[in-house]
Amino acid sequence: MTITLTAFDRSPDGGMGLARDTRVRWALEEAGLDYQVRPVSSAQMKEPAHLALHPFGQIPTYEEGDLALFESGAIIFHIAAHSKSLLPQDAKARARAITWMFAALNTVEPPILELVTARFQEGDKPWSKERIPLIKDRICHRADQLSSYLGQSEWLDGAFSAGDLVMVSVLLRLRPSGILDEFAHLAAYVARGEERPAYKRAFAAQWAFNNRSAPSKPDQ
Ligand code: GTB
Repeated sequence: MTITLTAFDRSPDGGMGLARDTRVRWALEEAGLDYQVRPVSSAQMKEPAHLALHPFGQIPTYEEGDLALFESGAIIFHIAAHSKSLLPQDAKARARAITWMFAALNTVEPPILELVTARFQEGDKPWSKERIPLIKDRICHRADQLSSYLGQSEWLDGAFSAGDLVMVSVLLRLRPSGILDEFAHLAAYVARGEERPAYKRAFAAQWAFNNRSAPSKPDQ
């Protein structure tokens, strides 16, 4: 059955892999599933056809036959639940891997998103200079805790899982701030994720998609 994702028509990051379709592409590559991508412009995201797939008017969405999903975490969970390569078969190990997916999305990612908002959408506000260091402290606190837990382990809980896929994807958003490089264990962990062939294929695919040439104009 054909799998179709939506992604930014052109990601604002120019293909650096930070938009959330990349993590879904990565999960599909790890699971060995083919997919196609439908580009959506910012305006189209707010139109009824897209809102029928995503009530908040965002990307990514996922369509597979008559199943339509939104929220990258839920999409990755769906892919992982049907793949032997992303979630362990053992029930307890599986529950722990799912726990790490939630930890990445609910505990580690929120302050990282706050920083993105504070810098890029609220950077001109008079209180911004005081707020940003507070957010950075919250991020560093979480990063420090995660780094202590991880130590020099390869992955969070034994073999690579969807928990690592989501955690690495979340931590990647820290790189532009320079904070990731302050935590050597986490920087090495993210680098291991980026070295995975499935990640490389996903990154290359989104890069090519975001840097494709514009369709040529018809002859006048
Ligand atoms: N919780 C949802 C999920 O995990 O799927 C969040 C989805 C979301 O934030 N989607 C963003 C979106 O559609 C794109 S990924 N935004 C348009 C809108 O809300 O109107 C977030 C994102 C955007 C841009 C960059 N970037 O340029 O670096 C990185 C990440």
